[in-house]
Amino acid sequence: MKQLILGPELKNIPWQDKPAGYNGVVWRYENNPIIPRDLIPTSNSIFNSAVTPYNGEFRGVFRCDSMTREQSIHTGKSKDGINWELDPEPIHFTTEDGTDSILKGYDPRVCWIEDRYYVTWCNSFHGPTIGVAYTYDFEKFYQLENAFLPYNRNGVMFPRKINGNYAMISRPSDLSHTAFGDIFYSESPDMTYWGRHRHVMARGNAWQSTKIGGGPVPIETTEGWLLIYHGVLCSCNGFVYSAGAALLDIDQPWKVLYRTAPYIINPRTIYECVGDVPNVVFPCATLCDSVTGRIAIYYGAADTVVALAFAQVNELVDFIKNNSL
Ligand code: BMA
Repeated sequence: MKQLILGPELKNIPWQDKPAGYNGVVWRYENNPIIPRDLIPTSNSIFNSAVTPYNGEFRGVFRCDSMTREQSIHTGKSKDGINWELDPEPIHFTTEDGTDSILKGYDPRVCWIEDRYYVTWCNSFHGPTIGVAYTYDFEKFYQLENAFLPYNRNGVMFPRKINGNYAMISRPSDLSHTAFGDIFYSESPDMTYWGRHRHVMARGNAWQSTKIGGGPVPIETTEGWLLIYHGVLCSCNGFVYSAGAALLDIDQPWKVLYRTAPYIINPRTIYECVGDVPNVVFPCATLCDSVTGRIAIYYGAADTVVALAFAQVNELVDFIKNNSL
Protein backbone atom coordinates (compact mmCIF):
# COMPACT_ATOMS: atom_id res chain seq x y z
CA MET A 1 0.00 0.00 0.00
CA LYS A 2 1.34 3.44 -0.98
CA GLN A 3 2.26 5.55 2.06
CA LEU A 4 0.16 8.71 1.88
CA ILE A 5 0.74 10.41 5.23
CA LEU A 6 3.85 12.58 5.36
CA GLY A 7 4.55 12.35 9.05
CA PRO A 8 5.96 10.17 11.78
CA GLU A 9 5.15 6.59 12.61
CA LEU A 10 2.87 6.14 15.62
CA LYS A 11 3.11 2.50 16.62
CA ASN A 12 0.81 2.75 19.64
CA ILE A 13 -2.04 4.57 17.89
CA PRO A 14 -5.37 3.49 19.41
CA TRP A 15 -7.05 1.25 16.85
CA GLN A 16 -9.89 -1.10 16.09
CA ASP A 17 -10.47 -2.65 12.66
CA LYS A 18 -13.56 -1.70 10.72
CA PRO A 19 -16.44 -4.00 11.73
CA ALA A 20 -17.28 -6.59 9.07
CA GLY A 21 -20.14 -5.46 6.87
CA TYR A 22 -19.87 -1.80 7.93
CA ASN A 23 -20.33 0.55 4.97
CA GLY A 24 -18.96 3.90 6.13
CA VAL A 25 -15.48 5.36 5.64
CA VAL A 26 -15.30 6.33 9.35
CA TRP A 27 -16.24 3.84 12.07
CA ARG A 28 -16.73 4.29 15.81
CA TYR A 29 -14.80 2.78 18.70
CA GLU A 30 -17.01 0.09 20.20
CA ASN A 31 -16.62 1.30 23.78
CA ASN A 32 -17.52 4.93 23.10
CA PRO A 33 -17.67 7.36 24.69
CA ILE A 34 -14.07 7.23 25.93
CA ILE A 35 -14.44 10.19 28.30
CA PRO A 36 -17.61 10.41 30.39
CA ARG A 37 -19.04 13.79 31.31
CA ASP A 38 -18.10 13.41 34.97
CA LEU A 39 -14.48 12.25 34.67
CA ILE A 40 -13.46 15.08 36.97
CA PRO A 41 -15.55 15.77 40.08
CA THR A 42 -16.62 19.29 39.07
CA SER A 43 -17.50 18.71 35.44
CA ASN A 44 -20.92 19.04 33.88
CA SER A 45 -19.53 17.83 30.56
CA ILE A 46 -16.22 17.10 28.80
CA PHE A 47 -16.18 17.31 25.01
CA ASN A 48 -14.55 19.05 21.97
CA SER A 49 -11.02 18.20 23.12
CA ALA A 50 -7.60 17.69 21.51
CA VAL A 51 -4.93 15.05 21.99
CA THR A 52 -1.39 14.53 20.73
CA PRO A 53 1.42 11.96 20.96
CA TYR A 54 3.88 12.75 23.76
CA ASN A 55 7.06 10.81 24.59
CA GLY A 56 5.54 7.41 23.82
CA GLU A 57 2.33 8.33 25.61
CA PHE A 58 -0.42 10.85 24.90
CA ARG A 59 -1.32 14.28 26.26
CA GLY A 60 -4.21 16.57 25.57
CA VAL A 61 -6.20 19.66 26.38
CA PHE A 62 -9.81 19.13 27.24
CA ARG A 63 -12.87 21.32 27.28
CA CYS A 64 -14.53 20.89 30.68
CA ASP A 65 -17.69 22.82 31.40
CA SER A 66 -18.22 23.02 35.15
CA MET A 67 -21.34 22.61 37.20
CA THR A 68 -21.60 26.40 37.25
CA ARG A 69 -21.46 26.09 33.44
CA GLU A 70 -18.18 27.94 33.10
CA GLN A 71 -15.96 26.77 30.26
CA SER A 72 -12.35 25.99 31.08
CA ILE A 73 -9.52 23.99 29.62
CA HIS A 74 -7.73 21.20 31.47
CA THR A 75 -4.74 19.00 30.67
CA GLY A 76 -4.96 15.26 30.51
CA LYS A 77 -2.64 12.31 30.08
CA SER A 78 -2.99 8.79 28.80
CA LYS A 79 -0.75 5.81 28.10
CA ASP A 80 -3.00 4.32 25.43
CA GLY A 81 -5.00 7.25 24.02
CA ILE A 82 -8.23 5.71 25.31
CA ASN A 83 -8.08 5.81 29.10
CA TRP A 84 -7.47 9.38 30.21
CA GLU A 85 -6.64 11.04 33.50
CA LEU A 86 -7.62 14.72 33.59
CA ASP A 87 -6.31 17.37 35.92
CA PRO A 88 -9.31 18.66 37.92
CA GLU A 89 -7.61 22.07 38.09
CA PRO A 90 -7.88 24.20 34.92
CA ILE A 91 -4.66 25.02 33.05
CA HIS A 92 -2.82 28.06 34.35
CA PHE A 93 -0.98 30.07 31.77
CA THR A 94 1.69 32.69 32.01
CA THR A 95 1.18 35.78 29.90
CA GLU A 96 3.95 37.93 28.44
CA ASP A 97 3.75 40.36 31.34
CA GLY A 98 4.30 37.46 33.73
CA THR A 99 0.80 37.24 35.20
CA ASP A 100 -0.65 33.86 35.90
CA SER A 101 -4.28 33.21 35.03
CA ILE A 102 -6.65 30.37 34.48
CA LEU A 103 -7.30 29.21 30.97
CA LYS A 104 -10.94 29.96 30.19
CA GLY A 105 -12.56 29.28 26.87
CA TYR A 106 -13.46 26.29 24.80
CA ASP A 107 -12.89 23.97 21.85
CA PRO A 108 -9.08 23.65 22.06
CA ARG A 109 -6.84 22.26 19.32
CA VAL A 110 -3.21 21.16 19.83
CA CYS A 111 -0.57 21.38 17.11
CA TRP A 112 3.07 20.31 17.27
CA ILE A 113 5.20 22.75 15.26
CA GLU A 114 9.00 22.56 15.20
CA ASP A 115 9.83 22.35 18.90
CA ARG A 116 6.66 22.81 20.94
CA TYR A 117 2.94 22.25 21.17
CA TYR A 118 0.73 25.17 20.27
CA VAL A 119 -2.77 25.38 21.68
CA THR A 120 -5.49 27.38 19.96
CA TRP A 121 -8.92 27.78 21.50
CA CYS A 122 -11.95 29.99 21.52
CA ASN A 123 -10.90 32.76 23.89
CA SER A 124 -12.97 35.60 25.27
CA PHE A 125 -11.83 39.07 24.16
CA HIS A 126 -14.87 41.32 23.89
CA GLY A 127 -16.51 38.25 22.42
CA PRO A 128 -15.09 35.01 21.06
CA THR A 129 -11.79 35.01 19.21
CA ILE A 130 -8.77 32.74 18.77
CA GLY A 131 -6.44 32.39 21.76
CA VAL A 132 -2.91 31.08 21.17
CA ALA A 133 -0.55 29.54 23.72
CA TYR A 134 2.31 27.07 23.72
CA THR A 135 3.73 24.43 25.99
CA TYR A 136 6.70 22.11 25.93
CA ASP A 137 5.50 19.70 28.58
CA PHE A 138 1.76 20.15 29.23
CA GLU A 139 2.68 21.51 32.66
CA LYS A 140 3.61 25.11 31.91
CA PHE A 141 1.65 27.05 29.31
CA TYR A 142 2.60 30.45 27.86
CA GLN A 143 -0.05 32.61 26.28
CA LEU A 144 0.64 34.68 23.16
CA GLU A 145 -1.47 37.42 21.63
CA ASN A 146 -4.93 36.53 20.37
CA ALA A 147 -4.58 35.81 16.68
CA PHE A 148 -7.59 37.75 15.43
CA LEU A 149 -10.10 40.43 16.25
CA PRO A 150 -13.43 39.19 17.57
CA TYR A 151 -15.55 37.46 16.53
CA ASN A 152 -13.90 34.26 15.46
CA ARG A 153 -13.94 30.57 16.35
CA ASN A 154 -12.35 27.28 15.29
CA GLY A 155 -8.75 28.44 14.90
CA VAL A 156 -6.75 25.44 13.66
CA MET A 157 -3.02 25.62 12.92
CA PHE A 158 -1.14 23.76 10.21
CA PRO A 159 1.64 21.53 11.59
CA ARG A 160 4.46 23.29 9.73
CA LYS A 161 5.26 26.62 8.15
CA ILE A 162 3.90 27.05 4.63
CA ASN A 163 5.85 29.30 2.26
CA GLY A 164 7.91 30.45 5.26
CA ASN A 165 5.00 31.44 7.50
CA TYR A 166 2.93 29.84 10.22
CA ALA A 167 -0.55 29.10 8.93
CA MET A 168 -3.98 28.87 10.51
CA ILE A 169 -7.56 28.45 9.36
CA SER A 170 -10.41 30.05 11.27
CA ARG A 171 -14.10 30.79 11.00
CA PRO A 172 -15.18 34.42 11.49
CA SER A 173 -18.45 34.38 13.41
CA ASP A 174 -20.63 36.45 15.73
CA LEU A 175 -21.33 36.87 19.44
CA SER A 176 -24.03 34.28 19.54
CA HIS A 177 -24.65 30.84 18.05
CA THR A 178 -23.64 32.06 14.57
CA ALA A 179 -26.01 31.08 11.77
CA PHE A 180 -23.33 31.49 9.06
CA GLY A 181 -19.66 30.79 8.51
CA ASP A 182 -16.95 29.93 5.98
CA ILE A 183 -13.36 28.80 6.53
CA PHE A 184 -10.55 31.34 5.99
CA TYR A 185 -6.76 31.00 5.90
CA SER A 186 -4.23 33.40 7.51
CA GLU A 187 -0.44 33.49 7.77
CA SER A 188 2.00 34.78 10.37
CA PRO A 189 5.79 35.22 10.31
CA ASP A 190 6.04 35.22 14.12
CA MET A 191 2.82 33.88 15.75
CA THR A 192 1.86 37.46 16.66
CA TYR A 193 0.88 39.22 13.45
CA TRP A 194 -1.62 37.34 11.27
CA GLY A 195 -2.54 38.46 7.76
CA ARG A 196 -2.62 37.67 4.04
CA HIS A 197 -6.12 36.31 4.62
CA ARG A 198 -7.58 33.99 2.02
CA HIS A 199 -10.99 32.41 1.65
CA VAL A 200 -10.79 28.60 1.71
CA MET A 201 -14.27 27.13 1.67
CA ALA A 202 -17.83 28.37 1.67
CA ARG A 203 -20.79 26.53 3.12
CA GLY A 204 -21.90 23.66 0.95
CA ASN A 205 -24.77 21.29 0.37
CA ALA A 206 -27.46 20.43 2.92
CA TRP A 207 -25.51 18.88 5.82
CA GLN A 208 -22.97 21.75 5.63
CA SER A 209 -25.30 24.52 4.41
CA THR A 210 -25.45 26.72 7.54
CA LYS A 211 -21.77 26.95 8.53
CA ILE A 212 -18.51 25.03 8.43
CA GLY A 213 -15.39 25.11 10.60
CA GLY A 214 -11.99 23.44 10.75
CA GLY A 215 -11.71 20.38 12.96
CA PRO A 216 -8.43 18.60 13.72
CA VAL A 217 -5.02 19.91 12.64
CA PRO A 218 -4.74 19.17 8.88
CA ILE A 219 -2.80 16.01 8.00
CA GLU A 220 -0.07 16.37 5.38
CA THR A 221 -0.45 13.74 2.65
CA THR A 222 0.96 13.15 -0.82
CA GLU A 223 -2.50 14.13 -2.12
CA GLY A 224 -2.71 17.47 -0.30
CA TRP A 225 -3.64 18.62 3.21
CA LEU A 226 -6.33 16.32 4.55
CA LEU A 227 -8.75 18.52 6.46
CA ILE A 228 -11.56 17.05 8.53
CA TYR A 229 -14.11 19.77 9.25
CA HIS A 230 -17.55 20.16 10.76
CA GLY A 231 -20.59 21.26 8.82
CA VAL A 232 -23.92 22.37 10.20
CA LEU A 233 -27.45 21.89 8.96
CA CYS A 234 -30.26 23.97 10.42
CA SER A 235 -33.16 21.61 11.04
CA CYS A 236 -36.61 22.47 12.38
CA ASN A 237 -35.26 21.30 15.72
CA GLY A 238 -31.97 23.26 15.68
CA PHE A 239 -28.43 22.76 14.43
CA VAL A 240 -27.10 19.34 13.40
CA TYR A 241 -23.28 19.05 13.42
CA SER A 242 -21.70 16.45 11.12
CA ALA A 243 -18.15 16.10 9.79
CA GLY A 244 -16.78 16.02 6.27
CA ALA A 245 -13.32 16.00 4.75
CA ALA A 246 -11.43 17.95 2.12
CA LEU A 247 -8.08 17.89 0.35
CA LEU A 248 -6.35 21.28 0.16
CA ASP A 249 -3.43 22.23 -2.07
CA ILE A 250 -0.12 21.69 -0.25
CA ASP A 251 1.49 25.06 -1.08
CA GLN A 252 -1.70 27.10 -1.40
CA PRO A 253 -4.03 25.55 1.18
CA TRP A 254 -6.77 28.07 0.41
CA LYS A 255 -7.29 26.11 -2.81
CA VAL A 256 -9.72 23.23 -2.28
CA LEU A 257 -8.94 20.24 -4.47
CA TYR A 258 -11.84 18.07 -3.32
CA ARG A 259 -14.41 18.10 -0.52
CA THR A 260 -16.99 15.53 0.36
CA ALA A 261 -20.58 15.92 -0.81
CA PRO A 262 -21.74 13.42 1.86
CA TYR A 263 -20.64 13.72 5.48
CA ILE A 264 -18.10 11.16 6.71
CA ILE A 265 -19.68 10.87 10.16
CA ASN A 266 -22.89 12.35 11.57
CA PRO A 267 -24.88 12.08 14.81
CA ARG A 268 -26.43 8.59 14.95
CA THR A 269 -25.63 6.94 18.25
CA ILE A 270 -27.36 7.69 21.52
CA TYR A 271 -24.30 9.60 22.87
CA GLU A 272 -24.19 11.77 19.72
CA CYS A 273 -27.94 12.40 19.60
CA VAL A 274 -28.68 12.87 23.30
CA GLY A 275 -26.88 15.23 25.64
CA ASP A 276 -26.64 18.91 26.55
CA VAL A 277 -26.76 19.85 22.85
CA PRO A 278 -28.30 16.99 20.86
CA ASN A 279 -27.08 15.93 17.41
CA VAL A 280 -23.47 17.10 17.54
CA VAL A 281 -20.38 15.38 16.19
CA PHE A 282 -17.47 17.82 16.58
CA PRO A 283 -13.95 16.49 15.72
CA CYS A 284 -11.05 18.42 17.29
CA ALA A 285 -8.05 16.09 16.92
CA THR A 286 -6.56 13.12 15.14
CA LEU A 287 -3.68 10.77 15.80
CA CYS A 288 -2.04 9.34 12.66
CA ASP A 289 0.36 6.56 11.86
CA SER A 290 2.12 7.19 8.55
CA VAL A 291 3.24 3.57 8.17
CA THR A 292 -0.15 1.86 8.42
CA GLY A 293 -2.21 4.90 7.33
CA ARG A 294 -4.36 4.62 10.43
CA ILE A 295 -6.18 7.71 11.66
CA ALA A 296 -7.87 7.96 15.07
CA ILE A 297 -10.39 10.81 15.23
CA TYR A 298 -11.33 12.39 18.58
CA TYR A 299 -14.64 14.19 18.63
CA GLY A 300 -17.03 15.81 21.04
CA ALA A 301 -20.45 14.15 21.07
CA ALA A 302 -23.65 16.07 21.92
CA ASP A 303 -21.58 18.70 23.79
CA THR A 304 -21.35 16.17 26.63
CA VAL A 305 -18.66 13.49 26.13
CA VAL A 306 -15.53 12.68 24.07
CA ALA A 307 -15.73 9.83 21.56
CA LEU A 308 -13.29 8.11 19.21
CA ALA A 309 -13.60 6.96 15.61
CA PHE A 310 -11.23 5.50 13.02
CA ALA A 311 -10.39 5.81 9.34
CA GLN A 312 -7.78 4.46 6.92
CA VAL A 313 -6.07 7.26 5.03
CA ASN A 314 -6.09 5.52 1.62
CA GLU A 315 -9.77 4.76 1.90
CA LEU A 316 -10.60 8.25 3.17
CA VAL A 317 -8.62 9.99 0.40
CA ASP A 318 -10.32 7.81 -2.24
CA PHE A 319 -13.69 8.58 -0.68
CA ILE A 320 -13.04 12.33 -0.80
CA LYS A 321 -11.94 12.18 -4.44
CA ASN A 322 -14.79 9.92 -5.54
CA ASN A 323 -17.53 11.78 -3.66
CA SER A 324 -16.49 15.37 -4.13
CA LEU A 325 -18.92 18.30 -4.29
C1 BMA B 1 -20.54 25.69 18.57
C2 BMA B 1 -19.51 25.64 19.68
C3 BMA B 1 -19.16 24.21 19.96
C4 BMA B 1 -20.38 23.35 20.15
C5 BMA B 1 -21.37 23.56 19.04
C6 BMA B 1 -22.66 22.80 19.25
O1 BMA B 1 -20.96 27.01 18.34
O2 BMA B 1 -20.01 26.23 20.85
O3 BMA B 1 -18.42 24.18 21.14
O4 BMA B 1 -20.01 21.99 20.14
O5 BMA B 1 -21.66 24.93 18.92
O6 BMA B 1 -23.31 23.26 20.41
